[in-house]
Amino acid sequence: MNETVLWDYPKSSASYRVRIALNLAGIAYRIETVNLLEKAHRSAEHLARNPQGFVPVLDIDGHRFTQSLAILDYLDTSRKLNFLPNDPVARAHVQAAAHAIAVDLHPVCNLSVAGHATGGQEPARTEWMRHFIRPGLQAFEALITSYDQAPFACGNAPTLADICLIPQLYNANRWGVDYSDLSRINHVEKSCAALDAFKTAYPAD
Ligand SMILES: N[C@@H](CCC(=O)N[C@@H](CS)C(=O)NCC(=O)O)C(=O)O
Repeated sequence: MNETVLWDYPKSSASYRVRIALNLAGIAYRIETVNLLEKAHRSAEHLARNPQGFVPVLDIDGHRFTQSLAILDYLDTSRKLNFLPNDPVARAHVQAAAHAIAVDLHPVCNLSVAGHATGGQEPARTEWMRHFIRPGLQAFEALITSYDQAPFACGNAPTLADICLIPQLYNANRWGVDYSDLSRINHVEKSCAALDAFKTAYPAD
């Protein structure tokens, strides 16, 4: 049996997504920390794992995978986790909410992008993060309003949308973004916080 190894950085939201998914799948895994602040992701050793120089990287079932959404898809389809509904319409809606965060919001707030755009200087870097994160969360809130009072973003169980949202909320708090007025998001956050899979994935200090 191959050991499952996650190349991870605690505060990386893409890594956090994969930790949640592995926990939801009940898969035991070992974490190898790639320290982004020490630029370990730019080392030859890590570039050999992922030519993009990003975390996460996941070794599982004798394969090595990069890109958190591809990893989540692999876990979902190989373990039948129902991260996406079968109904094509509901499926497209869940993907749209998840991608609003993972495909549109997250990349502009990546360390290297924000650092390049602001010279890594404060307060410019914090302003950059706030400029993008709050509107991104407002859009997510609007995208999930049709699910009304459902405990999770798109229904009665966590989906890809929740797996992408919760790490982004961690980032929002980190950069001082107020989302207390976004009631659906706050409701979903509480539902996820009650689940061990989400709790144990929370970034360790
Ligand atoms: N699309 C990639 C993005 C991965 C990504 O941006 N990882 C960040 C941490 S959340 C990273 O490694 N950043 C290093 C850098 O920006 O240099 C995924 O979803 O896996």
